[in-house]
Amino acid sequence: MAILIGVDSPNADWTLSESLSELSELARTAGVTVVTRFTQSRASAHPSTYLGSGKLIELKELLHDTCANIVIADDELTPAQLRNIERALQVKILDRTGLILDIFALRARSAESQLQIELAQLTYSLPRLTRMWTHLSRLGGGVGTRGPGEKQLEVDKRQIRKRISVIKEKIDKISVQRVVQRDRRFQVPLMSAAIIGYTNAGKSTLLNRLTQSDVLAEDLLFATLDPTTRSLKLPSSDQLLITDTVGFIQKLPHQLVSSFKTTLEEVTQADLLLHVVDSTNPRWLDMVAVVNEVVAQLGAGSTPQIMVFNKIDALPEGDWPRLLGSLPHCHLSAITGQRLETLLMALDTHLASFRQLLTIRIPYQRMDIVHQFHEYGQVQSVEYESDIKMVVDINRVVGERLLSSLHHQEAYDE
Ligand SMILES: Nc1nc2c(ncn2[C@@H]2O[C@H](COP(=O)(O)OP(=O)(O)OP(=O)(O)O)[C@@H](O)[C@H]2O)c(=O)[nH]1
Ligand SMILES: [Mg+2]
Repeated sequence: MAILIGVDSPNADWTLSESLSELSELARTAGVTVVTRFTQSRASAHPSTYLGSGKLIELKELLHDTCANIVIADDELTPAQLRNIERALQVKILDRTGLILDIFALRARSAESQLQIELAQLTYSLPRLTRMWTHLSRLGGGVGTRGPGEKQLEVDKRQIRKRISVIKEKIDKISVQRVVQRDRRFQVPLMSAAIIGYTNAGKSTLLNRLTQSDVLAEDLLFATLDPTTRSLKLPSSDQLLITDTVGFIQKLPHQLVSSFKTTLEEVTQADLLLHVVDSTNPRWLDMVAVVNEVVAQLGAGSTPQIMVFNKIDALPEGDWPRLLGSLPHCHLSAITGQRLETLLMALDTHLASFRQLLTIRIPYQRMDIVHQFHEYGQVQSVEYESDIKMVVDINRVVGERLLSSLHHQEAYDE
């Protein structure tokens, strides 16, 4: 049973109560019951104890009265803050980052994401190891169980450092395999779109609806950790690859962003981003800002986006969110399929802007490439000269990918 604590500072982006509601959802997702919230208004968090000392005494009484055995702070605590509060309160302290890391650990399925999350957890916990410090996920039923004894700590730290370097090596090996896999995927030379958005926006539901897949979609935060890619055929019969990705959240732990770099590469590699928005959430505009911030951080800030306002089945049309700018967008319901065609049309329009007549020459020994041009484009004419000269109506990016698999001496644009 947990008490949530937070500092109400005037310069925060989100109001404290909204941020704490989200924290409460995170706690629920991790299987922790929240008994109450405890907040303090101050210009900024106290540098060494987060809350002021008088407030800590009040909190200690509250812990006693409510029998709560864990305190969760809405911000990432410094190692010193964590130690000091823990000493003052004598209960287990967790912060927003630790909680998110725990949820990721519970969700991780593939070997790769399990390693990535372990790396993020170890990096985070190294400076924070205390007598009571352990992750929820390792506690099983006994939340609040004591961690390793003081003497054990130094030994533990050494072991953790060793483990960190082992994991990094393993991740490096896996990411090499990933690049190989991605290269193999580029043998399907289609353009790719990554579904991005705030956690719980409906990304997996949308992928399932679009491609009749069965990716886990749940009313839980961070239901998806591992990317899933499917191909999608549009009404024009154009095709593209679509990847579902991990959701973002405000104050996303930076340890996660760096250890999930390879998974998040799906976002940086994509030709197009489908930015899914939960239209029913009154904070949708702030969530969009959070997502765009992470996207920029990943280096994909200039990738074109289509905004997908989801969950419109739950809102009267007059209340649908609207964008001020001219970004391509659509309103739909991933769960009912209502207005799904507006997204398909937006995708078709986007892809159509890449259509181009290409004149190419392919040597006779590369009939495989000739076949691929037939498969992915409309061949307008073929002439058999010293090599095969074709005029193809094709997506420019797809055409370039096909040509790049030839040596540049062997084929060239006219
Ligand atoms: N009413 C309504 N609910 C939806 C719609 N699409 C998704 N949901 C619900 O929203 C919740 C989250 O859906 P997911 O598809 O798991 O969301 P996600 O963005 O993949 O979430 P994470 O993987 O956790 O980041 C589920 O309970 C869905 O049933 C929709 O169009 N309308
Ligand atoms: Mg998902």
